[in-house]
Amino acid sequence: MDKSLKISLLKGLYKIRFFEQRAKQLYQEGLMVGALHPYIGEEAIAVGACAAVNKDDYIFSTHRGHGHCIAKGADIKFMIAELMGKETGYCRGRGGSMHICDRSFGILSSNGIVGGGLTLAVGAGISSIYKKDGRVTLCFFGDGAANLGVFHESLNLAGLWKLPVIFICENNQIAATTSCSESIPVDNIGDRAVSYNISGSVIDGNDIEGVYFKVKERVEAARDGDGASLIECKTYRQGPHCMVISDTRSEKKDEDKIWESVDPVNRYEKKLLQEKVINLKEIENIKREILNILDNAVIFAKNSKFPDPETLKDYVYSN
Ligand SMILES: Cc1ncc(C[n+]2csc(CCOP(=O)(O)OP(=O)(O)O)c2C)c(N)n1
Repeated sequence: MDKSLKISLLKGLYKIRFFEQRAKQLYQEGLMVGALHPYIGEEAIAVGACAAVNKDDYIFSTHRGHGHCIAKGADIKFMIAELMGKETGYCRGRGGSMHICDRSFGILSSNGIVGGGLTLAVGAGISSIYKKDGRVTLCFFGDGAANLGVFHESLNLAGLWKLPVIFICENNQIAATTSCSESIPVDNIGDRAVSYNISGSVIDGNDIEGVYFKVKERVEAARDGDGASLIECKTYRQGPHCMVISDTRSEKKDEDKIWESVDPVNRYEKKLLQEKVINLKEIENIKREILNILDNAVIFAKNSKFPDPETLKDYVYSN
């Protein structure tokens, strides 16, 4: 992997980490409209996976989707505006944190419905086969979503029709307050791929280069007509499920300690320092630049208007 890609991956990690920290702050200040599900701890999956596709490839994101949008190229200022319910946001303030999308970067939807992106990704895959456009779709979802009927239906069709869709399961060990050990009878969700005759992998989701290379391999295979894949990325949600539901399990503190040592941002920063790809001064400059972009985004969003209540029904589907 060349030096510029490594630095760009590290920048992506910082961007998402700082964005999420700022979003939490805005939520606590009462400036955010709606729910917030932070992605802190899982950043390597979004950044590694999105670096392995083209700008016009599609992604489907989740309720915990800021990281996917940022990694796919969304503009932070329109995202912050959306979080604050402003007219200048990606969904003109009508979608909020869980529904950010923008076709110009291939973000076809984020989805507040758990597993809601799975069937849509199958639809995108069918369209690519039909139009022969050579695009590949990445579909992100959690371990909880992997226990829904829609997971089976989607992977079944994707396997049958050899669709160019990469299903990326972000196994952060827990669905809201239900841990995998209480809800899943197998050790690896990735092993379920065998049921659909598609490629299945189980990887370390906190190893950004590992994510990049695995997704790249499966994306290239999909473009060559090899069909769908399931990649399970093992990771850990460092904070609460969302800003109103905390995780009160007694074992959480011990788990936090174990996963702290493989925090994807610190881990990659350390790796690039050791490899002498970057130095501390350069890291400091990158961080300052990103924090500056965030400061300006917050100013932009604060200065933007809320939608006019008269236009409530514009841009939404209603009867
Ligand atoms: C169909 C549906 N059921 C329940 C919920 C409430 N809910 C929101 S997030 C969540 C947990 C999802 O867990 P997982 O898929 O593992 O994703 P994670 O939150 O861990 O990223 C639940 C149950 C929902 N939004 N949609």
